[in-house]
Amino acid sequence: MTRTVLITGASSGFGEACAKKFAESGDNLVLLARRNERLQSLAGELTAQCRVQSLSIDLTDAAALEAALQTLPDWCQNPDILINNAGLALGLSAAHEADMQDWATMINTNITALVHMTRLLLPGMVARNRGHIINVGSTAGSWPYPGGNVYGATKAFVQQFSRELRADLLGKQIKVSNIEPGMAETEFSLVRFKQDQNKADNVYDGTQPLTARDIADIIHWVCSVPPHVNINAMEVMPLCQAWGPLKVDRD
Ligand code: NDP
Ligand code: 8X3
Repeated sequence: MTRTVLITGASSGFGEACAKKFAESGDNLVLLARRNERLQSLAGELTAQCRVQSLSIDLTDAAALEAALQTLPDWCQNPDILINNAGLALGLSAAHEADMQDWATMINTNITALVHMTRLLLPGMVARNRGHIINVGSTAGSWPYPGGNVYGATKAFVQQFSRELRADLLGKQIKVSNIEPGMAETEFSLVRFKQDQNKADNVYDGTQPLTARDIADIIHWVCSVPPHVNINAMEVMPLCQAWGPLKVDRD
């Protein structure tokens, strides 16, 4: 059965890879992000495989989001799958030195916009008694690291919000899954380091990180398990990544 999949943050990285993956299985796509040219180009590439609608929008603009969703064609109005993927990290400074505006942008995007999008689409899913919400969390939501501060905390919110949604939706045919990737090479580090390509490249230097396609394949599979199965969470790291010991400050 053809599904309609709404993907936030479809202009690069995981979101773009998910669009390509779901297009391969003939699902219809609604693609959201700010960079319109990227969305148009991706939509042009995928229209031979499926129906595609793109929507250039800043998801942190709540009023604009509500208005824009209403302008979408009828076939886009009832997504079967919502992939809450749009998000970002900004900076890697210690908490006492971090930029407050960066913190606000991460909270507004990774938490507030994700919650808003979910709240907008959930009533329709409940009315149809059908749906799947995929949240893109992070290993940073479980495992702290220096400079992760607010970014990690936003992903901890996404982890708990995903569980809370499951609790509210018990008894309905609506799934919720939190996908928690570790290090993956996308535009993530370029954004975190404010377009400093050298700093971004150093993150992945000498490693074999996850690819966007790895995560898209996993999300597609999570959306393809039998109706009675819900993948609550999936933590995924590249083989070259693991935990370190707890640190101790000594005299
Ligand atoms: P990218 O930077 O490649 O993609 C981020 C996407 O989010 C872009 O399409 C961007 O589109 C969109 N986006 C950001 N802010 C907004 C906004 N205000 N309104 C609309 N769209 C927005 O990074 P990833 O693909 O890696 O990131 C996707 C998700 O995965 C994020 O939630 C990230 O936190 C998470 N993640 C990433 C990991 C990694 O190592 N790469 C690991 C774990 C989780 P545009 O700029 O065009 O608006
Ligand atoms: C992205 C992974 O470790 O850079 O969420 O926070 S990490």
